[in-house]
Amino acid sequence: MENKNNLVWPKCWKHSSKPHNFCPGCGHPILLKQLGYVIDELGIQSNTLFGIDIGCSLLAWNFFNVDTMQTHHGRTIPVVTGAKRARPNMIAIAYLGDGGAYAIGMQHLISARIRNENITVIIVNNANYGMTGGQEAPTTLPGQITATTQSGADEFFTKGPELLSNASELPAYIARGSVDNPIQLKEFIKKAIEWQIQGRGFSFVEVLSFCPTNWKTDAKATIKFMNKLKSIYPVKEFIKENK
Ligand SMILES: Cc1ncc(C[n+]2csc(CCOP(=O)(O)OP(=O)(O)O)c2C)c(N)n1
Ligand code: SF4
Repeated sequence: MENKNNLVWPKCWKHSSKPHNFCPGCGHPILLKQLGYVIDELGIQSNTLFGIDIGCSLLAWNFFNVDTMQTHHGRTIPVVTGAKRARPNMIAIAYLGDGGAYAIGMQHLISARIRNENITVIIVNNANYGMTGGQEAPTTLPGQITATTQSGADEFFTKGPELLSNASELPAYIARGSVDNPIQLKEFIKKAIEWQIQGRGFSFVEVLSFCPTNWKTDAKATIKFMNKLKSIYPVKEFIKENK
């Protein structure tokens, strides 16, 4: 299907759900579009479970014509893990925010990596708790002003892909992409899901994503802040292969 700008929508998108509920300028829909292309290209629409967390990720509940479930903050990973163990031929994707995944959900994330669960986890890193009004998240940058760090955040922050890469010696596909490079992002997501299809175990993509509403940025300042994020969180693959 083509829209008036001649952009082709992913076939697995549910067109009746548009317009969507994300804020103008949000990065989530850019990412979801790439995920949609990957689902189309791999032909896995009828066999995918899309698990979404609490946070802005849940606004994706009606995006795709795929089986979708939503659960509590950070619990999406164990829930899709259970489904995958029960139905190993299914493609299990967990989609969470950085707040849900790296704070309350961190133990689930690390366990999935250590236990080499054959699932794909996608984390949206927008450097704040988006849905609840822009509070500090584990990914908030040093000095960043948020709703709960009015004098600037402290110096501590979480690098998910680096952490997961070192959490186990087992092979895994781990990458960090960004919504300002959707072509590369699609490649990373595709490799992660192919890893799962091949039964190779845990795969993970962190995605640096725009949140202009809580960053309180216009278009130009949004790109500037994204560049700052990329200087702290390098966009790259951290693939662990068998030795
Ligand atoms: C167990 C639990 N704790 C806290 C909340 C409140 N809550 C809902 S959304 C949210 C923020 C989510 O932020 P993040 O995971 O970074 O996702 P984003 O909205 O930025 O995409 C919080 C704290 C909740 N719903 N459940
Ligand atoms: S609050 Fe941020 S992450 Fe959530 S929909 Fe709005 S721009 Fe997107």
